[in-house]
Amino acid sequence: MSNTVPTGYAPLNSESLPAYLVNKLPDQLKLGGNPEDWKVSEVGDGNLNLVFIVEGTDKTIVVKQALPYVRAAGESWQLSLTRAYFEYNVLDVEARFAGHGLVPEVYFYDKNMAIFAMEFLHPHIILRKELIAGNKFAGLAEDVGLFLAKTLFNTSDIGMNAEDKKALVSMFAANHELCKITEDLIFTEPYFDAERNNWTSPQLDEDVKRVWQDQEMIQVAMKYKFKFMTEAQALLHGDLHSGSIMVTETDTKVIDPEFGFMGPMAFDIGNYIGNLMMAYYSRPGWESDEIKCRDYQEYLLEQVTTTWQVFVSHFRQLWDEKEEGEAYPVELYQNGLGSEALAQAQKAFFATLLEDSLVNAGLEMNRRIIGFAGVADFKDIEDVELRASCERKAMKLARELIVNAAQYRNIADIGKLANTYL
Ligand code: SR1
Ligand code: MG
Repeated sequence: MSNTVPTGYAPLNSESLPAYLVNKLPDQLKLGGNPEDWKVSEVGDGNLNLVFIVEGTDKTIVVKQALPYVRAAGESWQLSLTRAYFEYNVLDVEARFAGHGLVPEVYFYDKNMAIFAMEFLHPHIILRKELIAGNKFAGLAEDVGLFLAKTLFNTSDIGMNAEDKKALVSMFAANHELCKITEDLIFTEPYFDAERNNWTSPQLDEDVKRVWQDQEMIQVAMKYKFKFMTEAQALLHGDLHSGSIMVTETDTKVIDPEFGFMGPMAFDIGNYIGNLMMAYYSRPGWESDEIKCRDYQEYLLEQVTTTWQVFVSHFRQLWDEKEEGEAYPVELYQNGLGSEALAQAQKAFFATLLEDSLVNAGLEMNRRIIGFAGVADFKDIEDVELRASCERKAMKLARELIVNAAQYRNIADIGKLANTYL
């Protein structure tokens, strides 16, 4: 994989896309009507890619194309087109284990054009927008917990045979450019005066300077950077924030896994928890009625608790029933030491995973407040003083999670802790 743009690659636009698609769409996928009459709109609002909605008379699809640079930064920040290849392949593996109930269907992938077409999710809305709007979703925690359990268990050495698992490690090791973005933006830059950092200034200037001097917190951040770089436990989504999930009242889909690689399970879990906690602290910026604000914050804490509990319960069940996977082998546990020993091994496993997830949640919160890529939950709060006060409270929780995660043995403790910083 290299940074070079393949011959034949050209970024498409709303005018050129229909003619390109005519020759590419699989025969069974008919949009209906004449290509020149298809309605095409570019709707990408993420940091990296072009995203088009293409609407024919019978069917609508989504087309996603990588650019040879970071869209949010411009051409000065070059980035390999291979991310489309990794995203396509992560979606494929995720769909194999979590199913198309939780992962969108992909119709085709074109390596030279760094493009793929997939299911149009309708009437789904990005979860982050729904959290900002204060909407609740009955099945969300069950769906995200299940997605995490199925993808992480089945691609780990506990659930997958060693040969297949090592093949995933080898394949996704080549997604190093996207990993480097995470290594820089999450684990390193928030902890020094990096050029790309972008916090609410001057309101948070002193708070941010305190972070740069906080040796205790920085040492933990560096420990977890090393874990991120070296612990190839399972295939991660790699960017599991509330902008990577689309929801309706009854459906949840996890999208955008271009940062996917074989890494520590706690990274995905912590990323999601961190984003729920940012929704929690940003709430006063979106809801002035105190009772409604508290009610929604309680809902967000329930989401944290239930997502974790659902994850653990499904992961444990998959583990109890497993037939392959050389870690914690069936020969030793199911057929040997017995269920008590297995339960003991699982208890220790989940305790470590919870601690690591809480640290990662704190690191995700810090980077969204201090670093390059902020989140709308905070950034779109117009009253800058109110925004800074929300962010400051979030930074307090982030620090506690990073430095003292081991003290919180039960996910329900996080709700109590979060409330103390309000
Ligand atoms: C340059 S990319 C910045 C951020 O956007 C993505 O969604 C990831 O979260 C990444 O860290
Ligand atoms: Mg994304």
